[in-house]
Amino acid sequence: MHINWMFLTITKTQVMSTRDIEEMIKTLPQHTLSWLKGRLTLYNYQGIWFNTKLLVGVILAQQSFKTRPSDVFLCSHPKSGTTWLKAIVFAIITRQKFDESNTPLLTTMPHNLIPSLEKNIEQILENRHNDSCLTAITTNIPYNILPESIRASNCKIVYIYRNIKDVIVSYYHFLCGIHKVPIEDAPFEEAVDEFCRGINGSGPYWDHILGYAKASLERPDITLLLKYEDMIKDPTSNVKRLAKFIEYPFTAQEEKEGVIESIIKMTSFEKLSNLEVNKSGLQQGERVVVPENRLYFRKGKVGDSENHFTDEMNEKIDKLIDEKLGHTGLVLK
Ligand code: PAP
Repeated sequence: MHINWMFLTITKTQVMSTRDIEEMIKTLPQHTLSWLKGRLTLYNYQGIWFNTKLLVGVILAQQSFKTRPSDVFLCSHPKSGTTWLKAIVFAIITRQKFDESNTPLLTTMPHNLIPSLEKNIEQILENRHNDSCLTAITTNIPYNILPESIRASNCKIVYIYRNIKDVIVSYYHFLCGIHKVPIEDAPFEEAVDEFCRGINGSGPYWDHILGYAKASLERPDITLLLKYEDMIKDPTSNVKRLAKFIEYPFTAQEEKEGVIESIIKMTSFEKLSNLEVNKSGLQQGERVVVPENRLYFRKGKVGDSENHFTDEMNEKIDKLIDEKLGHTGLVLK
């Protein structure tokens, strides 16, 4: 009998071991990224592309993860500002304990301060019963295939999104960096073409955004959308909005004392990218490839894509975004 794994939904009774999951993944539709010299293969699971190690984590999370009321989920499509959002949320929730002079952000990469659901699922499951205060967890899993327990809960979700062109450029440089392919050997046009066909980690990009945008329309009380470009333009009101949403609002006294500005400063690209830990450290807890921390801090700018795209590529992407996301009213070009 032929099983179409793409549409497989793992039920509570079908709990698979990591080894079974890895075997199952081999049977999924797959695509090896041509522009990356064949160094990365993605697998299509429930309509979404993942690499093996992350997909194992996605499925383990779907099978076993249970929310607690104190959880908050920081969600994003890859390369949309997750590292920055983690740093800000960490600084917000620990501000009674730490300030600019002693924050763990000075010595620990943000990815090692707030766990990722699919990368760190084993540790998350182990630590679930340990403490009951607010737990922030990040994920690149699209809304529609999040563990059922998250979608059925009243836990808060913060979704950060970013314009598609800067995401493509960031993703391209990140993968070249991880897989040690010099950019001269990685045809950018092919990378754009594959991305526009929806083939990229956690892609298609537009389905990712649509899922969370729809959730925020249906449940605005528990889903906050933040835009990377807006955060760059006006960090103060966005950090304030974020703190209020996750129920850590700033007091009038804190505002007067400049606590928001201090958090913005300690989590800025300039600050974080110049810390020794983020220049030379390694990330923890990955199953296979361990990216160097510096790869998460490239330029941190809006519009770097202008240096990468030809008029023809711009036209193609603009058309695609109008077609896929024009109706949402979100500005993503
Ligand atoms: P991830 O999906 O692998 O976790 P993510 O953090 O979402 O990556 O995105 C990385 C981008 O955020 C990089 O963009 P760039 O390639 O265009 O430069 C990175 O530079 C940017 N970034 C990281 N930290 C900050 C920050 N503190 N402020 C602004 N942008 C940042």
